[in-house]
Amino acid sequence: MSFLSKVRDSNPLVHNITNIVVANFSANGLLALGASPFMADAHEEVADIAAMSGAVVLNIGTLNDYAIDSMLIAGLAANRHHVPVVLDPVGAGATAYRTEVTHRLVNQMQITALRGNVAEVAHVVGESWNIKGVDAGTGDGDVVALAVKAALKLNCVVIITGKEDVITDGSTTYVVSNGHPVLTKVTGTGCLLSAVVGAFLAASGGAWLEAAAEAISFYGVAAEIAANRSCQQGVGSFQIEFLNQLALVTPEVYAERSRIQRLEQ
Ligand code: ATP
Ligand code: TZP
Ligand code: MG
Ligand code: MG
Repeated sequence: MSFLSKVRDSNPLVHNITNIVVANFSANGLLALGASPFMADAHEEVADIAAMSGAVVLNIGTLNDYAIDSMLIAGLAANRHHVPVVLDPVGAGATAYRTEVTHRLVNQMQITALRGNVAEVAHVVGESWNIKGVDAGTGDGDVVALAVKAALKLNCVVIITGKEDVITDGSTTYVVSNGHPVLTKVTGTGCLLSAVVGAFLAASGGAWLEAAAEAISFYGVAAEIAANRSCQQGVGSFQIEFLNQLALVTPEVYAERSRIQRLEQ
């Protein structure tokens, strides 16, 4: 059975501590996919919610000290209860505060999957890369080498997204070439993707790398179909059609269109 079917069958609870820009989009995207979103950051309850969830997704997009403490409490509770943790280090490298916070998060808890653009991932592991705000800057380094280095350093799955996506645990690496450039014209498509990775990890039975690769490819397939169906209308219509396709893409359609390549070591 595909991980996509497992997500839809198991309707996993996904605990999100996320930014104010994308909370609604992320919750609707998870619902469309077949997962059950729970957005909560109160210190009094995040440990309880993390413990009962299938995955915890931490996103520093509009960070502040209160939310960082929420993430630390939730992440440590998730670690104690063997619940996978996804970190989206939005804007790491753009300010010293963001970079320092990501270092604190990865040092104080075990992350299961790190998902970001190339510049963000580079800064989480102390490498330099050009970054502009929350969007990836330019740069021409070796993205696969960076992903592998980050995965080995953090002992987790690393997902670097862009035109092509790299997914690695440090020993096995996949490159996914699904997706559509219009995804870069809708804010929060990276953040929702991190939440979708959380849903797939929750349904993976511990096959983190394979579930993450399928999540990334599935998301790209949904975007391709949505872009095709809304190309006469524009990005507003794409956003809605994308939510539709997160619900409508079947495992069969996904299997036909999926483009995942396993790299030789
Ligand atoms: P950024 O802030 O740099 O836009 P992000 O966190 O929004 O980063 P992206 O790297 O844009 O995340 O990834 C979100 C989704 O968009 C992924 O599915 C990725 O494959 C897809 N994507 C990004 N750029 C392109 C592109 N040029 N062509 C096709 N798909 C893309
Ligand atoms: N500002 C702070 S968080 C955020 C913006 C615009 C959303 C970023 O979303 P994404 O998914 O990284 O494009
Ligand atoms: Mg983006
Ligand atoms: Mg992002």
